[in-house]
Amino acid sequence: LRWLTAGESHGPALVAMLEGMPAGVQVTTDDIAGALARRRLGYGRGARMKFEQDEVSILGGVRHGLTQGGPIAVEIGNTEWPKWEQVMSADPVDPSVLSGARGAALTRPRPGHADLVGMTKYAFDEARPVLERASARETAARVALGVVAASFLEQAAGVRLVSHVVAIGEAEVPEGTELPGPDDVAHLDADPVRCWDAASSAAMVAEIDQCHKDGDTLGGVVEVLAYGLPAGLGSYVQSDRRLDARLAGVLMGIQAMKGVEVGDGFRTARRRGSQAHDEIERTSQDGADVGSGRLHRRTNRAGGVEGGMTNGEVLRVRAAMKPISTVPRALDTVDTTTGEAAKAIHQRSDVCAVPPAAVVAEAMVALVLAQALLEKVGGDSVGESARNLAAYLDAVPAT
Ligand code: EPS
Repeated sequence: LRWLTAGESHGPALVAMLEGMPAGVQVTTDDIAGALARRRLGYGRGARMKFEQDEVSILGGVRHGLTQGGPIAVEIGNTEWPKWEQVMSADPVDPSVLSGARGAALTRPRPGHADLVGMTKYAFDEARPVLERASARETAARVALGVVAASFLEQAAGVRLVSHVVAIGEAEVPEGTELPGPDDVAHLDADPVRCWDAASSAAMVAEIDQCHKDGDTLGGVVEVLAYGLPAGLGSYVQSDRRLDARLAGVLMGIQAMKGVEVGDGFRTARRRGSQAHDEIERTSQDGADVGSGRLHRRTNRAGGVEGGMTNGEVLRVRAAMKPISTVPRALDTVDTTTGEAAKAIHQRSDVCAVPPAAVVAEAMVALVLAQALLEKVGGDSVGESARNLAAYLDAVPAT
């Protein structure tokens, strides 16, 4: 399974392709539009989310609501394109049309953003081309593909994903709070910051309000959970086949991420071995210790991954997002045209994009898990994948 996206933040459209998905996976334009709508939710987002719409078209690979086995192509049109048609034109334009606010050269790179290094690396004399592609607008395209991956996981293996926000700035869900389950997704979608704990949610909203007043921006931490995974996805035999390494890679590949944890992550490093691992026990379905039933872990500090493989427990991964680098109370920089000290570019910005980042992280986890499931069980149709998985699970000793 492989995927690619193309498109600029203020271009006519984003496009995404997914190749290697079996036939028979249920997906409709409405399903993708629904996921994109979830990505637009979240307290603390800027004005652009109010006026811009995502116009989804499935251009290939799906017929009558089912994938066909060929590459899937999705286009997400940008309703704001008419305002950017000259500035972002693919074909040359008369320079006189670039004099307005949108067209002016961006020569005051934002600290923390790709602006300055991007200008240096690609030999641009302004940041417009850098920020257009570096923008997190691109995550809409990945969320679209994540819908197909999540549908495959559920149909082939009964796997269901949940994403939620565990910290915004200093406001944090207390350790030990019960995890949301797959049936809690509607509740999370209805929360202004996708937070499962009501008191923490209120604290996060208050933190965003204060930050907005202060002309500043906020980061936070998101968590993705996957329920129902079979043991044995990923492998320990080569470093690049380790599932935790692959999850870390795609999570770090989301704009603005600065850290990833699997399970208890950095907290595990501070514990002694006896308190760090998940003891194995045998329980029957009613919980009695009778020497039958499958082996399971008493706790899940490892986050469902041991030796680079799923171990059958709930997968739990976190990603830490830095505060948005377009800071209203603009930061010090240098104007690259004059060489003089200046204040960084700021037209508008989100105060906080952590809630949508949870939806993006969920999509990326879905893509990697679908890829790992396909490596384990193969299949050119979703039915074949499901049968192959059942055969594998049947052959697993009733440990
Ligand atoms: C983004 C900055 C903002 C966000 C944008 C991502 O755009 P602008 O600078 O044009 O106001 O609104 O996010 C989206 C458009 C989106 O669909 O998520 C950035 O710099 O990453």
